Amino acid sequence: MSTGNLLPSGKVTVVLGAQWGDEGKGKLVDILSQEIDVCCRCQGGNNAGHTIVVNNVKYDFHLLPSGIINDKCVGVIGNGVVVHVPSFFEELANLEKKGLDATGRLFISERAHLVFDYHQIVDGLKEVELGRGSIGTTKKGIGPTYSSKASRSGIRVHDLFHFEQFEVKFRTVVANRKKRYGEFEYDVEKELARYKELATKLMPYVRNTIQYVHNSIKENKRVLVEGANALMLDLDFGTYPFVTSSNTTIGGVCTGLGIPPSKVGKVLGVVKAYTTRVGGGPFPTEQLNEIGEHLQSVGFEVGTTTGRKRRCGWLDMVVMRYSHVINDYTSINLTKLDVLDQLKEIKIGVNYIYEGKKLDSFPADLTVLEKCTVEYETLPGWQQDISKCRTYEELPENARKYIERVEQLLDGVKVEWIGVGPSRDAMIHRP
Ligand code: 2SA
Ligand code: GDP
Ligand code: MG
Repeated sequence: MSTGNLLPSGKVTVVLGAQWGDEGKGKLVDILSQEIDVCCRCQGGNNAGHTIVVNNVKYDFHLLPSGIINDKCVGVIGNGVVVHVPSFFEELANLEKKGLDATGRLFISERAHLVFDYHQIVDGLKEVELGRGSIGTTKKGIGPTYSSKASRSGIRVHDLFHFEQFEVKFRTVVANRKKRYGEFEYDVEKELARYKELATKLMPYVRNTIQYVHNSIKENKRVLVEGANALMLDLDFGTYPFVTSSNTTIGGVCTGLGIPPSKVGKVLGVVKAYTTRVGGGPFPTEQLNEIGEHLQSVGFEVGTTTGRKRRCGWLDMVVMRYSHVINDYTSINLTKLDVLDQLKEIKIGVNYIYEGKKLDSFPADLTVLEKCTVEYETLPGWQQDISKCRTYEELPENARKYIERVEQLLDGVKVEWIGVGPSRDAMIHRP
């Protein structure tokens, strides 16, 4: 599908998840990547899972930017990303098996922090400590690595290239973790030997990505940033503490790549036509009934990284309005509209009521949120297959009404893209 030169050069285009993740960002990035020169990740790590389907072949991206599926596109893993080096090579090898060769066009920031296996072990131990209040993390070591970063005891990519110093730091941090969490099985000598080899293997990928992205923008190349996770999982703005440990919102784009805000152009919000969440934490429009089960099974809502079933519910416009306040979307990609095909009625959460009054924004305090009830609007379904529709006009009237109501409820932000199936061509563009 041609995007018709939609993306401005000299500015960075950003794709962000507007809900709790898995909105289908990877698919939009794939479509746009046919027109871009550079695709960057700015935060998160291999907790993310972006699935792309091209010619019936499924590609799963976790740490690597999805845009590299286009063989002319350079991938950048920015300073804000946390990198588990063995998983990086594993993902590359899996993609190579499917015919994707990223040789010479994939760069990792020397400033990115490293995720080690001990971070992953600690991630699991912390979850056990939390017991029933656990976050439901992916156990990829994301939280512990960002904690090390913030507490200034992290190890960065460039540290690997001064191995003697690396070794000293590494032994110290592992010893400290063991003091905190007790003795856990972790063969430090074996790990050091493994990282000595990995350092040599990684070297060709390592770059000053800040300068690389800066030069790309200056040379009028088209640069895209692929957000991972989503707004409601943002460390500051999400349903804390049930969040991930990075800034998944527009600010994370600047800090995670070293891009000034003046260089940010379009901000495309990816919104699922209903809502899903994987892991623990509040979810006001969740449907713990046959509607939720229907969305889960028809939408194949299973975690790309962990294989967990995703929780499902109605579209929540309180979340969406809050999301738009923070990210100021230029336009929206409404995805998985086809999953609603069979429903007779479709609901949209429009307000939260707390102690008899409408809240004007998403509450910070989860005890307030717990006491909120959701006010819904009910729209008629279209009860027909829309997966073959390729223009807006081909969509049934009730599907168009649903889309237009979403736009109205979102301050008039345009739904520019509509997803009607998993594959690359199952997308309607509405310029
Ligand atoms: P973490 O591992 O520390 O980032 O977990 C903290 C919370 O963030 C959620 N989280 C995600 N939510 C949706 N999708 C994610 N990626 C995978 C996918 C998830 C999977 O694409 O399906 O496979 O389970 C993702 N990554 C992190 C997580 O569930 C915690 O609530
Ligand atoms: P991401 O994390 O936002 O990139 O989303 P994921 O890839 O984790 O989850 C989205 C899932 O929905 C993937 O399996 C996609 O192939 C699939 N998908 C994306 N867009 C559509 C769509 O419009 N319709 C349907 N039925 N599936 C879609
Ligand atoms: Mg995902």
